[in-house]
Amino acid sequence: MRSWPTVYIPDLSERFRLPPLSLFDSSDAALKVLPQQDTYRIYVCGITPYDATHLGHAATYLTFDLIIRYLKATGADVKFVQNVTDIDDPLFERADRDGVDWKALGDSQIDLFRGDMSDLHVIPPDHYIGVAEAMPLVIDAVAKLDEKKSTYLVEGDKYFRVHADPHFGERSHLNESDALKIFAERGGDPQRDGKEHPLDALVWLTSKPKQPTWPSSFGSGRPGWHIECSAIALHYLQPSSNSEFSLDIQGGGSDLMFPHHEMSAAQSAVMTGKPFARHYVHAGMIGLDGEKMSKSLGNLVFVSKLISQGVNPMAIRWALLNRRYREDAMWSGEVLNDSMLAVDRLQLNLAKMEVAPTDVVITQIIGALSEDLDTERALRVLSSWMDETEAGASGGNAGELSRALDTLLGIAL
Ligand code: 5CA
Ligand code: ZN
Repeated sequence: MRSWPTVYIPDLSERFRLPPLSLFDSSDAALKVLPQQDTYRIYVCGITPYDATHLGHAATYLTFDLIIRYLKATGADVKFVQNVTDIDDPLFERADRDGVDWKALGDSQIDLFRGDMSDLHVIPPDHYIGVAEAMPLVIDAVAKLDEKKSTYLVEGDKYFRVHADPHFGERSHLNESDALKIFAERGGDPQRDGKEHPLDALVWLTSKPKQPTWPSSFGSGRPGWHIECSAIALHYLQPSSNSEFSLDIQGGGSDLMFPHHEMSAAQSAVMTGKPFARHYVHAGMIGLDGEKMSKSLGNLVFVSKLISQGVNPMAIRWALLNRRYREDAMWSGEVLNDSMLAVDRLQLNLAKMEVAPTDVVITQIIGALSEDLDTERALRVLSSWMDETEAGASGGNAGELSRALDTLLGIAL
């Protein structure tokens, strides 16, 4: 599937050294330093294309954009893959409800998403892959699970035995009753008769009336949700045989920690015999008026709508950066207004001939990012620089700061 246009990233002056990046790993529940490598392989779960792009999506993709920017600035090569869940129940249900073709609905939302990501200067994935186009890979992955004897049938639907992975559950740290509850809330079917274990996950659904189906050696049907991410990540990130993990980073919002990332990691581990990701990184949820912003609640604020109302996309970026990425946060008109003012102020200060010293600002921003992406601190450093500049301090290089903000924070004014 077409990605969105490449984003220009200015080089950072060699005078600035980047310390290794430490990131919180939800699987180990600890802050961990990413080992220094020439290449990093990153998989970030993409949208299910209806009701895109709300600010929660934007916040999550921005988090991974910062990681990619940082790693690239260290001189490393980053291989970045993202999927599109263009075949799934919620999409069919929405298309049905609105009397539109599910494919047309998906295509229009993916287009909107690409435009929003471009406007927000989010670096595009090297491979942007829809499930429909990846069907042969997904079918191969299911066949591999069959070969490993980790599947069984219930009325023609194929399930993955989660305990085929001896480490199942270790990444999400849930007790069984919480796991069951969350599984049911997020598309799972713990109650279904005939399942060997209530948490076993659907990998292939047999053909149903009025739903698209694909032929396969194990019967016509369509894939379950989690298998698409195992299949696409393993194929497009092609781990070398001597790498300890299939990927460096598996990412998404914290709502994907369980069951989605647990399931896709367990399936991958059974297929490859090695752990899926070295690092599991999860962004906090963005809410509105005290509730998580979600399609099902319908309390969404759309990026495209704000931009069409004349909001500078960089003000949206600022607003989403002005928080700790792992924490849940609330969006409000006030957050947006403050960010619009901050970005206007930044623009004015960066245009000045005389500005406060900038080397120290860039160094401190790098330091803040290196510590689990402390963007809130980075923006505080920037605000202090604006205070000093407005108070008449001099000796800085506005052009260099401007480029560094673009390189590291994706703020391009
Ligand atoms: N297609 C699947 C992943 S394979 C999916 O979760 N799609 S989604 O459209 O529901 O979400 C896309 C991404 O945005 C996911 O990483 C999800 O965790 C994240 N996300 C969804 N809602 C929010 C929110 N309110 N705040 C932050 N991130 C969110
Ligand atoms: Zn996914």
